[in-house]
Amino acid sequence: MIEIGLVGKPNAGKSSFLKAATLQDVKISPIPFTTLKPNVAVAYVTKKCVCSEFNVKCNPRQGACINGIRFIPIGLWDLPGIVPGAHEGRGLGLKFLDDIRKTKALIHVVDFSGLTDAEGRATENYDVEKDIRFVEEEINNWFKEVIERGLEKYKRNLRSLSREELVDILVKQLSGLEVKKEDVERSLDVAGIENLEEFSKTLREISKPIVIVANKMDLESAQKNYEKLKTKYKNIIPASAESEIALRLASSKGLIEYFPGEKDFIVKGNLSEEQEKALEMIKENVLKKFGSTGIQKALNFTVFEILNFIVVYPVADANKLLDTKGNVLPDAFLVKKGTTLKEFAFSIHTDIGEKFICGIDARTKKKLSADYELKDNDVFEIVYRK
Ligand SMILES: Nc1nc2c(ncn2[C@@H]2O[C@H](COP(=O)(O)OP(=O)(O)OP(=O)(O)O)[C@@H](O)[C@H]2O)c(=O)[nH]1
Ligand SMILES: [Mg+2]
Repeated sequence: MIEIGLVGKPNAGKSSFLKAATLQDVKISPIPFTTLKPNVAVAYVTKKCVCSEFNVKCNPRQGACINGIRFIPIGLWDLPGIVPGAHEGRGLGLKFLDDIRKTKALIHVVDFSGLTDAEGRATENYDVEKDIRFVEEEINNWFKEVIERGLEKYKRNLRSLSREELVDILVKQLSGLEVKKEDVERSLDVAGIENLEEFSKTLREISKPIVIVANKMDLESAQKNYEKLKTKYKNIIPASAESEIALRLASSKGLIEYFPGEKDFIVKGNLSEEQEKALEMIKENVLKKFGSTGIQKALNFTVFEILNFIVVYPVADANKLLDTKGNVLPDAFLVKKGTTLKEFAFSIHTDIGEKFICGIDARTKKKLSADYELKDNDVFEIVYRK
């Protein structure tokens, strides 16, 4: 399962984001450092399922398929707050980041309201751009420290190593950080190794990209800050975790019909005057202005646009689209764009990879070769020696 980490200063809304995405009951409060240890929960990215194209009703083994939208599980980590100087041990330090070594990307939850300072304490007119910078610097520093620790024993003869040796050492030392060989090679090309800070920053950018979530967009001051910064930063999604929590809770109580990621909801139950007012505010201030609460969008954007994952549907029988137990389109897997069929077979099971014969495309019924590059929405059977 792909994992994604939520980072940011205290009070930015990381735990709120986790709760909004998963309804996991985590502690949320305006007191800085509410979260002391990482929380992990299963969230879902959403994508149109192929079941409607094939005109079948699917039975997902994991996640769900609702109204033709497939919910594909991912792991989401909510972390303690990061403050300036965390790499020197300030606040709760950065040690907890070691728990998220396996994450493939980070979502930086930023309090865009300007109503909390760098430590998460109440203030006014705080420059939110400072957070965007310092949190990224702290994360880069964490990378640098991991790399430094890894290179410690080679420190003396670093310069005498050949490029190949250096790549090998770095890949081995950094394998726990989900860093791949090509990431290391690209970083060496771009930044060299002489300046470890430059190298670490480049490697972090390539191997663990950061998406910015402009949170608390239900507040007017947040909207103003977002208008100022939205063109300056590329990967920035306006969001309101609090609004998403309210909508999902109202929906789970049967008060409204709401689908995560949608731009509207329908009232079904009897709302109190207070509930009606709160939901109306969300509709006017968030949904109408930004097209959604941004929570689902941030997850989908990170996985599909930034990480370039595609969705594929392996089946045991390409004609009937079934697994061996009779489930229709049982699996929707996230795979990195560029993955070949044989690589995919290995990722399911070493045995299937080793005994791989070919694939069969469920649409065309044609054979697929080992080096066939998987495409988004592919449905296929893998034929292997039994
Ligand atoms: N108005 C508004 N408030 C929000 C939103 N999201 C979170 N909050 C509030 O911000 C405060 C902090 O939220 P948390 O989710 O606990 O923040 P955190 O980033 O996990 O904080 P730490 O655990 O201390 O690092 C709480 O009072 C939340 O209710 C939002 O979208 N809008
Ligand atoms: Mg928290």
